[in-house]
Amino acid sequence: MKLLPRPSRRTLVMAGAVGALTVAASAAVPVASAQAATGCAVTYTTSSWSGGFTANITIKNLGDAVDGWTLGFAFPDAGQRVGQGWSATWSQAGAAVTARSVSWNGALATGASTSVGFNGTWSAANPAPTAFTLNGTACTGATTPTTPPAPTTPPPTTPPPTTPPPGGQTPVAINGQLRVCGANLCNQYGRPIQLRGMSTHGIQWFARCYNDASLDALADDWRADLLRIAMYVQEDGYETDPAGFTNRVNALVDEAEQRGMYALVDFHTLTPGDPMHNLARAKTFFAAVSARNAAKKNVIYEIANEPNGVSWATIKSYAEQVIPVIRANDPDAVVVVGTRGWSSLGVSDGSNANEVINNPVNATNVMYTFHFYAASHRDNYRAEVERAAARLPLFVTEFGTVDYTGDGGVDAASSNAWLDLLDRLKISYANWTYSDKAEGSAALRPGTCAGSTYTGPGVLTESGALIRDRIRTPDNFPTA
Ligand code: IDC
Repeated sequence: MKLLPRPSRRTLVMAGAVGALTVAASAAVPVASAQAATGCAVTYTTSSWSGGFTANITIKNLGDAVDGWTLGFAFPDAGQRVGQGWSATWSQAGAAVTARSVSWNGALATGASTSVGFNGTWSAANPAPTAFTLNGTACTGATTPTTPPAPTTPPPTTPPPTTPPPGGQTPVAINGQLRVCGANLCNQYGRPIQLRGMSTHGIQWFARCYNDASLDALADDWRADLLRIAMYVQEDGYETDPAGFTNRVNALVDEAEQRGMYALVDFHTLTPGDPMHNLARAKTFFAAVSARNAAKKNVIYEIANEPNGVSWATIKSYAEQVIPVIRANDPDAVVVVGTRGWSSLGVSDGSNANEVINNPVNATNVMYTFHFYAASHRDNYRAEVERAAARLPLFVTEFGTVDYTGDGGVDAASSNAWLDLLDRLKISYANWTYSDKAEGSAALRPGTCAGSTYTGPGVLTESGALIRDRIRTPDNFPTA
């Protein structure tokens, strides 16, 4: 049986223009250095708005393996400027832009790709550059298609394709602006829904895993409803470069929006566990992100990943200081608040959900975080979630199929018991992680993010295969 290619879920729903340019041809140009590429292909995609834009660039090395590369191109318009960039060291002289590889993406084997990007500004016009060089060699090679061809035979572990949503509509197109109703997350029709998706790993470490191909796979192959953007605050995260991380989060919000997925903006506090340590940073970050994204329907704010070593009263006080900052810009957005004991509703500290039920955050449109790792957290945690879900709107913003270290073997029985419970209670979830880290919780096999293929079971770990099978079943969102 031959599988038919499904319609792409990628839609252009943002206010500004979205353009894609592919530079392709043939002819390899000889180069002086054995280290230099002898051919390359570049895809340059932008999302732009009045005066600003995000550029995502995929570089494919078609020549000899290189260890360290420099990408060059020229802006066509004099008013175009590179601002904050990522995954490369960026510089601009006149119209000429240069991006130099960083430590983790300098090695590019023959046929390998890497993705970089930047946020820029423009004044008169914002045309895409038309020529690129890699290590001085013109990039005239054929590019990888952004949508990989459909497999000719069904992969053995993949169920038959399910019917796409009505009219090929995306989760955001169907559900629109979300709000909390009772103890549920509800869509624009006021009906309870469950969102199912994936969390990034720390974007300070795994930016290479979040590119056009991987996000297309998440939306179209996994049929995910949700991308959680895990922005660590410590551990080389936000605190080291607030403007840069804010821009990277915003760029991923746009990427999710373009594919009709919700974006869960995770202020990933972990160590130290007291969110008050990051109160000033949280206010600065959420003021910027909520102002920039106020008009979007796909943004959900998660203000503290896993409070630990701290009382519920302190977490509540933190929430009541951060939420007004968001509401001032984006009054209707759903906000998710972390709970005591690494977002265990207090259970991991010997408490339970009553401390929240009896003393909820003084704000509307708020949900509460619950996290679990299936090989560590079992029946007593499931019982408390079921009990609490009758009273509190819960959101599983992070969970693993493995133990609480994020590593070790998959506990399929416990994972499926958890997911059956969440499905029955319509509790939304994001799985840790959509990355290729060599640890049990990662969904992608090590090395996947150095390539350009993210679809199908071949790139998946045991955890990834289990979770993808769960996420890609039809959503059945109410439409009236
Ligand atoms: C872990 C990652 C690991 C990384 C570590 C750094 O899996 O690769 O080295 O963070 O702090 C959480 C946290 C989440 C943890 C995850 C697994 O929210 O940051 O990720 N976990 O330990 N809570 C419970 C488990």
